[in-house]
Amino acid sequence: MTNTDNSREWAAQAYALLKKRQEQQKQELEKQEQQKQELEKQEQQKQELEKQEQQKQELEKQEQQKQELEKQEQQKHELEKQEQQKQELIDIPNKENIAEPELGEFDDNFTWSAMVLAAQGKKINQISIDEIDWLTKLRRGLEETRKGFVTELLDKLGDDPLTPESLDDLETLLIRADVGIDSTDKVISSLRTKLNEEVVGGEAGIKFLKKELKLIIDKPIKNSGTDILVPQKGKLNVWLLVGVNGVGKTTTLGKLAHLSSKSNYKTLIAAADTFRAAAVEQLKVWGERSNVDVISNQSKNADPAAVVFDAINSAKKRNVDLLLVDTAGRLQTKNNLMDELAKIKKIIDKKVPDALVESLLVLDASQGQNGLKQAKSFAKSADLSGAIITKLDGTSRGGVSLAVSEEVNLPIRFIGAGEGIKDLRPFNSYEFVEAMLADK
Ligand SMILES: Nc1nc2c(ncn2[C@@H]2O[C@H](COP(=O)(O)OP(=O)(O)OP(=O)(O)O)[C@@H](O)[C@H]2O)c(=O)[nH]1
Ligand SMILES: [Mg+2]
Repeated sequence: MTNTDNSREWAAQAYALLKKRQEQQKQELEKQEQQKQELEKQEQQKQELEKQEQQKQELEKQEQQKQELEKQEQQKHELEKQEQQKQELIDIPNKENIAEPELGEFDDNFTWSAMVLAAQGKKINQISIDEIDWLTKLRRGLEETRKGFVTELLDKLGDDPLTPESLDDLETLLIRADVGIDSTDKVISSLRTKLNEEVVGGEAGIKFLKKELKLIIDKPIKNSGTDILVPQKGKLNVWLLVGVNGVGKTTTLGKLAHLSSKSNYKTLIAAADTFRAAAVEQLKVWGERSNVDVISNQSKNADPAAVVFDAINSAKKRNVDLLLVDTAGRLQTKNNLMDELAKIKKIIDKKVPDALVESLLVLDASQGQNGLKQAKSFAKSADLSGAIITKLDGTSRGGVSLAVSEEVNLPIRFIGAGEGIKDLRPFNSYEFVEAMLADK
């Protein structure tokens, strides 16, 4: 019994042991299974992380490529800009000859120029090649204006005395040369009065016509009290060049800088056209040619009045006689051009109340009546003191100078007849009328 009991107990113990072992094994297996799952999970997470890492790298690569592309795009823009600036600089005529020009042939041009000088009281030993050269240019420049005007006029007048009919023809010709209705009326009615009093021959008619035209041009000059505009010593003279885009402000300023420094005035340029990126470079080229410093502010959208502010400070420090200010023909914003000019003037008035300020309207003669319209609207609001007529070379509308004098009442101060540094001179009404009506 005992044995049996023993064996039962033993068996029970064994069972319990086996069960426990089985239980343990099961647990062990479950544990392993869990661990396996854990591992698998970790493996998955690892893969997930690797994938994310890869994606991140991919994104970074794309970002880099994007930046690279943007950089390339920027470089392209930069190159295009440089190319444009280069082009604009090339557009400035480079074939300058600042030295004294060569004496040309003893031809009709020379004779005519010398006679024009002599008629103004010049002595033989006072005449320079420069003056002959300029008058030749002026006469040549006004050739187109003369054609279909003087040539036709001379044909019509011939050597016969003037008649009321020939006056009608003259009226048409003057209007066609852009002389303007007011000036034409004035000239024709004086001629008519003269004709009522006496017989006027062809040649005398031309002489009278020249005199009348000169009177019209001279009137605003006389009214201004200054025959020839020159900087006054001992004061700061500030000349603002204003006008719509493309008329020749910057080129004219370059030529003025040359004239001024050559005449021993201490000169400085203010680059207050902050609209065109290349405007400053264009001015610097002119500055180098005439040996005149240029004050500028290269930052984008710089304030023109601030540039003038800086330039005045420099001008005071350096004892400058003439400060030439280039202004924009257009603005970035819808701001009124006139408001901008008024702001510039205010700065000048505030900083140098005793400065002699000239606001010179630059007009492109080739624009004829259109240019005259611009002149009128500028004159209304910009407080102008004079005009500079450019591009008289190769236009048939040189007569517009008369309309500027008569209708806008502005003294013409300088005229430009070419793109070169020497192709600008103080205005001389006698020479101008002689060149316009030269009979060949
Ligand atoms: N033939 C001829 N061309 C001229 C004369 N003056 C200026 N030009 C030309 O006219 C063009 C415009 O001249 P700019 O001086 O740049 O004109 P701007 O008024 O400063 O123009 P913006 O600054 O754009 O308003 C240039 O190609 C000049 O060379 C002239 O007297 N005769
Ligand atoms: Mg300009």
